[in-house]
Amino acid sequence: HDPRMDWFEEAKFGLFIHWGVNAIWEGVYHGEETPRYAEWIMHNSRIPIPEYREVAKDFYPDQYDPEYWVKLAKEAGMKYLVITTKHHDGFALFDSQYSDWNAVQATKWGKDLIKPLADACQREGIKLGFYYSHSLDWVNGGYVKQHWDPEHAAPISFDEYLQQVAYPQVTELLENYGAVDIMWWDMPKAMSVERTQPFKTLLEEQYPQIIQNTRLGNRKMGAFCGDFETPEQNIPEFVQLDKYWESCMTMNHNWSYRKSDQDWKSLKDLLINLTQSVSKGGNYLLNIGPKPDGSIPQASIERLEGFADWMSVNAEA
Ligand code: FUL
Repeated sequence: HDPRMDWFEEAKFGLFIHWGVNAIWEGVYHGEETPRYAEWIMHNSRIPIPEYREVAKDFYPDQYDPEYWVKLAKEAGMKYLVITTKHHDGFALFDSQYSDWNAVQATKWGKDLIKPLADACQREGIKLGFYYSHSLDWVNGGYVKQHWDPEHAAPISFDEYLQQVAYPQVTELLENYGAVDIMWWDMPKAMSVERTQPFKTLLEEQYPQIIQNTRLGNRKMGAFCGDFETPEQNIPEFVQLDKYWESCMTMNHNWSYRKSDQDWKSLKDLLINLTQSVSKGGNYLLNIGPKPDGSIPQASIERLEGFADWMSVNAEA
């Protein structure tokens, strides 16, 4: 038993938020639906970096209402949220000195998008988790099997990227937003023991209270993994009751916003997923993919409100 994990174990239910300039495309590149996940559009549709950056300038989320996001989650019975501070396209939703590929410098919006959300969490007593794609980064020089636009990707090695961008950006996230409760790493490609070490040490020495999912270091390479497992899109059939885990899941088929994806799980199915996760000793991290203007898809709002109704009848405060 790890006392750092107590709040997490009691929390049961959280909100996952996949948001960034990838949402601007709404899942479509030059008239074609991008395969698989909308947030992978840059990679899967092989979008040249300059074109992607040009389109990103129009990111102007004037419907973004972090106070409302947090209240929606809170009323749904959620105790924490996890937001993509940087997904695989390398775009930081926060202000950063270590890459200009961020909300302040690379978009018309020109403001940090994480700060107001972190503040709202603080005010409402909702725990805050940061998803950070530490290994994969298609713009700043992070891991990619084979780049489709090597000419425009940062001309630095993976190790240089880890030292010059990923590690310092993580320090920014930990220093500038008040208390952080979870570091939600994704995903540990090529993260050896040596490459994992600085991140592990930083957290252990300076932020021992922060809990981490098991996607920091590469398990196969023998590297440090973290505190809790995050099975994706499923609730494990068999679980080890002495392990902490959280199942993360989409309400439709994409993590980020894809306009054409209107195949939503019913509220009933989502309730079954929550209660099933909890009955097996785990948590349920349910995802929303806000639109580029910052509004939440209506179907997601309806489901979260459905949870709120259910909680008001079935749960104690
Ligand atoms: C995966 C990512 O590649 C997906 O885009 C998404 O963020 C999911 C939660 O984790 O590894």
